[in-house]
Amino acid sequence: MSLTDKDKAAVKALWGKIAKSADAIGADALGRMLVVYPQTKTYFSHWPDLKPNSAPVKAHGKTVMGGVALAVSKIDDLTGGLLELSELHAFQLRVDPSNFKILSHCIMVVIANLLPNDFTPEAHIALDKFLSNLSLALSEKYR
Ligand code: HNI
Repeated sequence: MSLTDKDKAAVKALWGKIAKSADAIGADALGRMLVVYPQTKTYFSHWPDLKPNSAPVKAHGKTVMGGVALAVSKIDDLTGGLLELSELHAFQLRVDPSNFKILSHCIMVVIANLLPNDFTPEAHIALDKFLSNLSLALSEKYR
């Protein structure tokens, strides 16, 4: 489902509130993904420590949210804006695209937890659609 102008505005408004906490959100979301969906650990077996709050989890949480920030800035053309990242995940990292949905879910849980008052049903819909479209854009190069 494509993002309406209203969705885009809601995502940008929410991002304005969470951008300063992006590193912590990414670390928490990634740490949860690895605990709650342990099958995702296979992609990170080269890290010395996969536990929540470990140095690599924190560092990569920051990296992932850098990708989300890029997506917010390319919200009008997610497919084009994320083409390089899609190529990387498809051909080099060989991440099964079903995992994008899993991480998206974890990011939403963390944001809802952090900002319960801002996570209105409207913000929830917009963020859900945005992350679905982001995941679809990351999956583009798998075809
Ligand atoms: Ni992902 C590297 C963004 C989902 C596994 N990932 C990156 C990088 C960015 C990024 C940015 C660094 C690129 C570079 O080095 O140029 N990843 C994102 C985003 C999402 C996502 C925005 C979805 C919201 N990645 C996932 C998922 C998995 C995943 C769901 C696996 C479960 N990503 C990786 C791995 C790397 C990676 C593995 C390389 C990490 C490393 O340091 O080895």
